[in-house]
Amino acid sequence: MERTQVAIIGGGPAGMLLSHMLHLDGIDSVVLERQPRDHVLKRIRAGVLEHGTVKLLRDVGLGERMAREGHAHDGTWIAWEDREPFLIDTKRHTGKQMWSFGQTAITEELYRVRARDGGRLIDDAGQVVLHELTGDRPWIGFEKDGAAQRLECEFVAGCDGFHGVSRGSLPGELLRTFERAYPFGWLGVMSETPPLGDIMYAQHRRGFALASQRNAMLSRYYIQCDLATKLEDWPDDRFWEELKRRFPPDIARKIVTGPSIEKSIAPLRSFVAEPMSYGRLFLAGDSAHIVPPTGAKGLNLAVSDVFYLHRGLVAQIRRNDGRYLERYSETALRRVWGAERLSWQLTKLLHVFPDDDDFTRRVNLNEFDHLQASAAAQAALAEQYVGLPFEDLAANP
Ligand code: FAS
Ligand code: PHB
Repeated sequence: MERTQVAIIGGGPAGMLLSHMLHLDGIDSVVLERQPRDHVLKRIRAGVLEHGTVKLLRDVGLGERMAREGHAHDGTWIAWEDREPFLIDTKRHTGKQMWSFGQTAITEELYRVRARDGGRLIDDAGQVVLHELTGDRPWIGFEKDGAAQRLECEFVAGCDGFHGVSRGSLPGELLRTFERAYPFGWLGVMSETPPLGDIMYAQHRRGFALASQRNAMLSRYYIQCDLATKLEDWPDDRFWEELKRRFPPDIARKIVTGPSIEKSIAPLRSFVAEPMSYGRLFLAGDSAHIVPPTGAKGLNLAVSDVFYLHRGLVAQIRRNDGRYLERYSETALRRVWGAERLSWQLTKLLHVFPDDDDFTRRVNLNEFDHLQASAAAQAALAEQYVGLPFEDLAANP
C-alpha cells in the first residue's frame, strides 16, 4: 500500500508534466504507466507547439533543450493547388510565434527531470482500477510484477489517453461524448534529412500533405491516405513521389528525400468527453478529447488542461481554495471546443473527402481566396492557430 497526494494515471506528456509541475509546488504525486518506460519514450507524435505551451515549458524549467533543438516559426504556410502559397502569419497578427519541437523530446525531458527530482513513476503497471472517486480518500488498485498493489491518494488525474481506463470510470449516466470520424488517415514519415525552412500544409486534388520538422536534420512529412492503406504498399520512393506531387513544383524541388526512420498511419478523429471531472477524478489530455492533427492542437490541449488542473490542485491543497477545481471542467472544455472547431474547419478545408462535389470544392476555394484577401480572416485564423491565452478565473468570475 502506497500513499500520495495526487495519483496520476498515465505517463505520457500530460501525466509527466503534471507530476513535474506539482513537484515544483511541493505536492507529491505517483505516476502509474501501463507500458514500460522505454516504450513510451519511443513514441513519435506531435511536433508543433503553441506560444502558450512554449512559455509554460520554459516557466517550468524545460526550455533549454527546446531552445537548442527546436525552431521558432512566424507562422505556418498553406499551399493550394494552382494558387500562391499563403502564410498564417501568427507573428504579424498576434506578435507570437509557434515552435517546432517534438513530443518525443518533450517526453524525454519530462522523464529526465522527474528522475532527477526523485519522482515516483511506476511503469509496467497493469490492471489499473480507480476506486471511491466521490469519497475523500480515493484509491487505485493495480498490478506490478504480478503482485496486487494499492495506491491511496487525495486526488486522481486521469492522463491515460484515449484508450485508458479513467474516462470509463465516470458513471454512464453522467458521461456525454461527442465524436466525428474522418474517412481518411495520415501516412507519416520521419527522415534524417534537412527540412523545408517552414511548416507547410498542402491542399491538392490528390489529397492533403504536410511538411514539418523536428530539428535541423530531422524532417516529418504526412500525406492524406485511405483508411485501408497498408504500410507495405508504401515503400519510401512511392511516398516521396506522392508527397512531391501534392506540393507546388518550386516547393517540391526543395524537399530533400532519404530513407524513412519511422513510418506510420494515424486515423483522424474528433472526440470530446464531458464533463472532465467526477468527484476527485480530473481528466486531462487525450483521455478527454481527441482532435484531428490538422490544427496541431493535440499536445497543446493536453498542456493547457495540465495548466488548469495544476492551478486547481495547488489552490485546493495549498490554500483550501476549491474555486479553480470546481470550475476545471468548464474552463478546460471552453478551450477544448475552440481547438476542436479550428481543427475540424482546417481538416474540412485542406482534405479531399470522398463525397466532395463541385459545390464543396468551389466553397473551399473561396474560403482560401478569402483568407488570402482578408486581413481580418487572417488575424482570426492566426489568433486561434498560435493558441488563445490561458483563461484566468479573474477574467471569468
Ligand atoms: P498519451 O496518449 O500521450 O499518454 C497516455 C499514457 O497513458 C500512455 O503512455 C499510455 O501508455 C498510458 N496508459 C493508457 N492506459 C493506461 C492505463 N490503463 N493505466 C496506466 N497507464 C495507461 N498531435 C499533434 O498535434 N500532431 C501530431 O502529429 C500528432 N500525431 C499523433 C499521432 C498519434 C498516433 C497519436 C495517438 C496522437 C497524435 N497527436 C498529435 C496527438 C498527441 O500529441 C496527443 O495529443 C498527446 O499524446 C496527448 O498526450 P496525453 O494526454 O499525455 O496522452
Ligand atoms: C508535426 O510536426 O508532426 C505536425 C505539424 C503540424 C500539424 C500536425 C503535425 O498540424
